[in-house]
Amino acid sequence: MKTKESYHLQNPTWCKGCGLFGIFDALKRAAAALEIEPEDMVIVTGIGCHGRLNNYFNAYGFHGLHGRALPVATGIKLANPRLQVVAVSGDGDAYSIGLGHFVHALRKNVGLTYIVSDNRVYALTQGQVSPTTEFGTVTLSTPLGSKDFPIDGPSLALAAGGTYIARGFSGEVALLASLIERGMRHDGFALIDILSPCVTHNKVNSYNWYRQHIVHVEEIPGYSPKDKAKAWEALNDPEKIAVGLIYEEDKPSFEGLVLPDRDKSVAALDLKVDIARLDKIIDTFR
Ligand SMILES: Cc1ncc(C[n+]2csc(CCOP(=O)(O)OP(=O)(O)O)c2C)c(N)n1
Ligand code: SF4
Repeated sequence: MKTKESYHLQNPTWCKGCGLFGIFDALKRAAAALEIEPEDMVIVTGIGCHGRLNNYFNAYGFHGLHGRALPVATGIKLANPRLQVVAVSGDGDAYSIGLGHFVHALRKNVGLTYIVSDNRVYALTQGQVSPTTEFGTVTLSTPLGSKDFPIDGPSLALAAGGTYIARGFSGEVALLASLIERGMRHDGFALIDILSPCVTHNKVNSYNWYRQHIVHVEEIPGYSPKDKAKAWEALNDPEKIAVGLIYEEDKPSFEGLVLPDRDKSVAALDLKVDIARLDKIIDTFR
């Protein structure tokens, strides 16, 4: 039987109190609940404080380039669809430099679990403004207050055709673990955006601040994660940040559509190159 300790490889070196500890714990709990063998799981990370997570987790890991976790994870999933592929990004990694990959992975419905540690700041580089930083916030790069209006990952995901959209909070690990576990079971792309305090560089969005600002969607009368209009309404509440399983729908996954056999790798595809045909095409340019 697996426990969360089965996936604990090293003690993290994040700052004391960092929200990433809650994410690490929740991911270990989700993997244990699903009894995943460490060799059947891959964690792909971007660059940022979140990017160290794969070093601490007992599974395969790939520490990629900034904003490029999703294309790497997509390649791994297609090469071996039997693997449980989890990509981990920060809000900068996912919603700034990686935004194009985010939207296209969503619309393709690639079978990945995407964990976004949203601390509303570029943390590793010492606290610059990020795409989710609130308007007016003073950061290292916005000494006069940010003049940019923030974007919201789950709202973007809903607009881009996301089939599993959840938001968790690092301060509520049990709920977060269940959202990640359900996302890992989902056949298709699963976004778990996580409100995750950076206790060092973001003194505004603290654990207490989030506790005062979140609403759990299951407490909204008549809420259904199958109802897109209700999801949109919850995400656009100007007073409260919706947390929980926001939206879920069934749609064929990308690998289910392109691979002839999901129990085999992409090598099962007949991808032989027809050299004569290639030569003919090249000849037209000579
Ligand atoms: C192509 C590229 N541009 C910029 C950087 C510098 N850089 C490293 S991490 C980072 C932002 C980190 O913020 P986020 O993705 O939110 O992760 P966090 O540190 O908050 O977990 C930046 C801009 C880089 N490594 N590569
Ligand atoms: S700088 Fe912020 S995000 Fe990075 S480890 Fe410290 S508290 Fe966590």
